[in-house]
Amino acid sequence: METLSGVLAIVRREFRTGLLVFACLCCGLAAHGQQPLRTLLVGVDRRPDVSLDGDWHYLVEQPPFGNLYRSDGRVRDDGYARNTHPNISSGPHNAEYDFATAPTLKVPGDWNTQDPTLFRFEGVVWYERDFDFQPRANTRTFLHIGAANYRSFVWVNQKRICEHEGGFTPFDCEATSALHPGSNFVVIAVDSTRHEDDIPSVNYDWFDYGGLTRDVSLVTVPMQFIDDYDVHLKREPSFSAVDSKTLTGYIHVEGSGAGTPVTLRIPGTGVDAQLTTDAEGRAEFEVKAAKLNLWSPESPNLYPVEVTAAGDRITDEIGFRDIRVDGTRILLNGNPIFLEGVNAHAEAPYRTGRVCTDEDVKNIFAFLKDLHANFVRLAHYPHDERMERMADRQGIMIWSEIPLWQRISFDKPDVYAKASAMLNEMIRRDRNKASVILWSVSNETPNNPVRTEFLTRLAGEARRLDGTRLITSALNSAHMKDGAMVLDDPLADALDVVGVNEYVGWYVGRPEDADNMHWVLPQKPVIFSEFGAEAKFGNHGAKDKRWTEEQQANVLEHQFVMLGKIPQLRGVTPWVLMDFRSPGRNIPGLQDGFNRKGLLSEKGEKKQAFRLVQKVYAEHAVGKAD
Ligand code: GCB
Repeated sequence: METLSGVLAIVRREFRTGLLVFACLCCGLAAHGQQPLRTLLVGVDRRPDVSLDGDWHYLVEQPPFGNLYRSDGRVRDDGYARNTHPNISSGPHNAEYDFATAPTLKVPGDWNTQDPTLFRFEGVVWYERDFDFQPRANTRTFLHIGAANYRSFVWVNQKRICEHEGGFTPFDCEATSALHPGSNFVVIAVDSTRHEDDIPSVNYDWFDYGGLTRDVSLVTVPMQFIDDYDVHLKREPSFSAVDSKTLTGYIHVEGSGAGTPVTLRIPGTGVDAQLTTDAEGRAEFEVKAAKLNLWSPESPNLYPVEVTAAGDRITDEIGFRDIRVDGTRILLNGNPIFLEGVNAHAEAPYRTGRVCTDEDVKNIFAFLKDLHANFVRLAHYPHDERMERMADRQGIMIWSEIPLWQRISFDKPDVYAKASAMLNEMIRRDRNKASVILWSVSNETPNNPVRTEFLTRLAGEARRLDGTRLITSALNSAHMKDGAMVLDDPLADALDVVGVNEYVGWYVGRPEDADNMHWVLPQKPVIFSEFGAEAKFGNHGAKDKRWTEEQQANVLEHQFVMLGKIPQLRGVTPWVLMDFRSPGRNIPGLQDGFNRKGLLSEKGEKKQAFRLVQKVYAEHAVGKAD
């Protein structure tokens, strides 16, 4: 019952422009059993919904997960999905499970930090929840899942309504025909098992938090409804502040053909436009605002954007700004900018676990503001949508990335299809967020022709999906040549902004080696997207003693000397804001299961490195916008 409008709309558009790439991708998706992009209700957090957050009963399955997969790998509908109850005191033997008497987990939330027996568990957890529902005539109801890591299978009242692959992007399952008046139930099996051909693949340096890690809700909409929209400042060949008043984009009405009236109102700008959908349910527009205050970190102006169509209505909060590259400069609203930032994993401050609450996001932004950061690289996957909302309001610019980390199966078409689906889902969710300035297609991939072709194609797809932002990737392929560090990775040709990761002073050489290190880099804006060292908070000693706060600060100090000499440097994001769990980090007493390159401990304690970076940013001591 999934609606394929999103994917079909894109395919039609691509056909119109003669680009068949995405259509081929869809064939690939079907042929390999990979689920194509679902109707993703854009701006779902701006709609009234029935929240299904809260306590869900759960059952744990161990390999071979016989209630979920048949021996041939197909999904079973006759296992735990049925949610039957055992005959305990009488009747024939029927079932050996019972959600009704099972313990509960909080949703949203990973299972690892809620049940100590599940701390290291990677496998299948079954979730169940009862809910009351009264269907309304002439409406459709979707089960919206903000993210579930990694594979999900969803049944409502025993009817399988969808599957999804990918741990960090939202999906919507149409539940309309499965729902009935009164008491209903939903069962979701989430499988966090790692596989070679997943994205990420089997190895990665963060914790595999499993489960329904983001909000779950039921969203009821009219038969025809606004599923997608894109409202942005028109990108002219060159930016002019006085002329920057034209807004353009589209509104898509799912279930509609040609001729559906759509209104677009943006109070405070004078925009009040009457539009009409085309045969594909799409109303493209170009409107002139009488007045428009652009979004920037100094003035994060957001406007209420009201869209109405076919009895459906949504009001989003959107900022308008122009981001572009000019030679080796990055221009925001025509002004050169320098990105003073930091990397952040979605590790919840103080409590650990995956970020999923308003409180978590508030805590992270308090750290960013304290650091005087104007930028954050959300590593290494799309984070909770609350992060972008907060960044929009607080004026922090964002690098957003799909979880394509180091080695994945670049040679397989179905893996390309997965990467493409994740990219589509990420862009669709956040294209109306002014804070997002960079889409990253990957992190630290091996420099070889197969990967370069894969990622060049993906970068092209990102650019076609969203021509208003900059495309990047974090590269770690620089090498020593004739006494200089040379980055001659051909993937840089496909990027607008080049990310460089390096760990001089920690994995490579001594901290002071950085001082005279000369870099030969592409003539594009460059962000040093990772550098740093590990230190355990409270561990003090000489600055050349590993694992001390002094040594970590010393590494960064020498890094800043080196970075200050790179002419095309337009941003820095030390690795990483906070210590984060990673199962491969096992030095007792120092790491204890955490990557300790945080400027802060996982409890929010400031290491010396935090104060150093804070000072550098407060004084704008490193890097130039021009
Ligand atoms: C990297 C990776 C990042 C790791 C980091 C480290 O290069 O991009 O995911 O966590 O190094 O600490 O080794």
